[in-house]
Amino acid sequence: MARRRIIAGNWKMNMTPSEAVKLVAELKDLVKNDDVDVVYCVPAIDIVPVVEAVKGTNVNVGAENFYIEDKGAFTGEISAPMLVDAGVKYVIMGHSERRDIFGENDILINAKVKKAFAAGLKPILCCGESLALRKAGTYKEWIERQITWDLDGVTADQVKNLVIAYEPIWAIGTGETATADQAQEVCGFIRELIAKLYDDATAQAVRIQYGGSMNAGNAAELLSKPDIDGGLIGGASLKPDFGKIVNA
Ligand code: 3PY
Repeated sequence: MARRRIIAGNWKMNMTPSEAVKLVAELKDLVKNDDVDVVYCVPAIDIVPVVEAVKGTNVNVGAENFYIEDKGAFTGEISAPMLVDAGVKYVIMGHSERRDIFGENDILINAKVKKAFAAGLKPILCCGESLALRKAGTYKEWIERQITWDLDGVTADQVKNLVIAYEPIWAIGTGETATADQAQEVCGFIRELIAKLYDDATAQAVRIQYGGSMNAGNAAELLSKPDIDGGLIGGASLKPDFGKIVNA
């Protein structure tokens, strides 16, 4: 089954609203590609101007985070209905920076996956192991545990619309990238796991990205692997290089 490629930028805590609008204009022609889903996951404050700036282009807007309640006394948070109303289509969850810095656990991430689907957002669910787990050789067990918890109670039809991003923590913001073979090994393992948890059709439909220092130099090789359907891109999504990755 041919899965549509998805290249998403994770801007993290970068770009003021005016810088964001300038970046969208700079990337506009570089990211044109009708065969790929292109997504900018942007800081909350940039969502409204970026949705406006991408109008009429092939780019979709994603959020980097949200909270699981619709509204109420949750100071500082934004909800799924707010994102939908603003024109957001995708939302990242389970990124290692949110797990490690903000203490988000798999129970909350599981609730976020369900809430995102219920609200009409497509989750980009991140998973990945630390350097210690990679060295210990227990990284597959770790990833199996993360995904099994995060998808508890999520239906096969929902998983068919899910994006899973494999992001080894040791390759995030370090300039270090998993080799294409290392990335393929885990992305293939994730697809087998989805087949085990659901069925073959679901495993063939779910899109799996590699994330972790993907850049213009290594994207083509990573994307040539059979189980890597796209990338979740950090630093390189803030530069013209992002266009090269979209077209790699
Ligand atoms: C990175 O490439 O650094 C990322 O964390 C992408 O999400």
